[in-house]
Amino acid sequence: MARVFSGIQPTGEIHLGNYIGALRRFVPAQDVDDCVFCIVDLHAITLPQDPETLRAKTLDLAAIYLAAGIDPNRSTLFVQSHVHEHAELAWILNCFTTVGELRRMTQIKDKSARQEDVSVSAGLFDYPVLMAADILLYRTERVPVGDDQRQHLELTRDVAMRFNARFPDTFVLPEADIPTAEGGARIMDFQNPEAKMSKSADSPQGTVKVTDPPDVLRRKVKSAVTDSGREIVFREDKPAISNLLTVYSIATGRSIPEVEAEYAGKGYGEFKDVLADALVEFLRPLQERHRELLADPGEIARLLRVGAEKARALATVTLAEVYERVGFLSRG
Ligand code: ATP
Ligand code: LTN
Repeated sequence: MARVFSGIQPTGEIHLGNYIGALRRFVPAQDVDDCVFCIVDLHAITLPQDPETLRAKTLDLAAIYLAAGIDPNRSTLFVQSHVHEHAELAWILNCFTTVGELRRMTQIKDKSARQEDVSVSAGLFDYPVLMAADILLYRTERVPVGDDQRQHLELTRDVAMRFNARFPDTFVLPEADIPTAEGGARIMDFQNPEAKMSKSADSPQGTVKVTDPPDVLRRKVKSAVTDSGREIVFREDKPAISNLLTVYSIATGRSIPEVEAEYAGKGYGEFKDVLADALVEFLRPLQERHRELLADPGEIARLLRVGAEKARALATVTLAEVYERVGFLSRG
């Protein structure tokens, strides 16, 4: 069994990009691998958060994970701040990462471009190092993520290799597990097919939440931007319809060529109708379980406590080894 690790931030609402690019793929991994899934609240505060909202979102994200099919008996599901080893290892790794490397991270540039330079927190800048700590603490072999995380995974490997060059065989080098474009590596905003669907973008109509009720899902599909022309094909010069085709293919489990063949000569309107129906059905089971789970927040909190204990048992071993190698005096 390979160790699998991934994390999602408890900010905003989980959208179709998060579900297709990441969360949905965590579920079958549980059958073959030893999986650790995290709600990364330390990452969430790199941008300002309202404390009560953050607390509520953390519990809600746990319910989404469970509703999507994460089984707490087979996998470890926990909240990042419950396992203090994450912050501790991040500090050590900070001393093995250069400012130059962090400056090259494009996601930071995108996020900080929306703010004045003086108000970008050091935490936002340092975000990828905390992510490296998350992954390396668990001796992770495979990290299922969307395409936007590719650069962060490369940094994680670079930092691990640098540490290992100094202190051999400390960290396992993780592999990014990113789907193909047709497999949903990068789901685009329904209103702006040039931008990835994102929790932090201000595009309420273009961001399809996994908890959107059927009427809202239908409306967002109907109002989705389309390309010029009327062909239903997956092609680089047709980013909008390619995106909708990807979503339809994943929601129905049918291949893109099969769907292209079926809708050849038909119009966008007709395709959007079937896409809306498919999306409602695709999300229905998750939405039903999510509602049931939220009825008992005490049980969710209990599962997270158990998860944190399981995670800590793994994390302490790695951190102790790292502390010993860098030369910290043993506690006793
Ligand atoms: P933000 O856009 O505010 O940074 P986010 O929507 O990327 O947030 P995260 O919690 O950072 O959400 O990401 C959780 C997982 O979802 C990651 O594995 C990420 O790669 C994946 N993901 C996010 N957006 C998309 C997308 N549009 N298409 C495919 N995967 C995505
Ligand atoms: N940076 C990721 C969230 C994240 C993550 C991780 C993903 C934090 N730690 C470890 C995979 C493994 C994001 O913004 N999507």
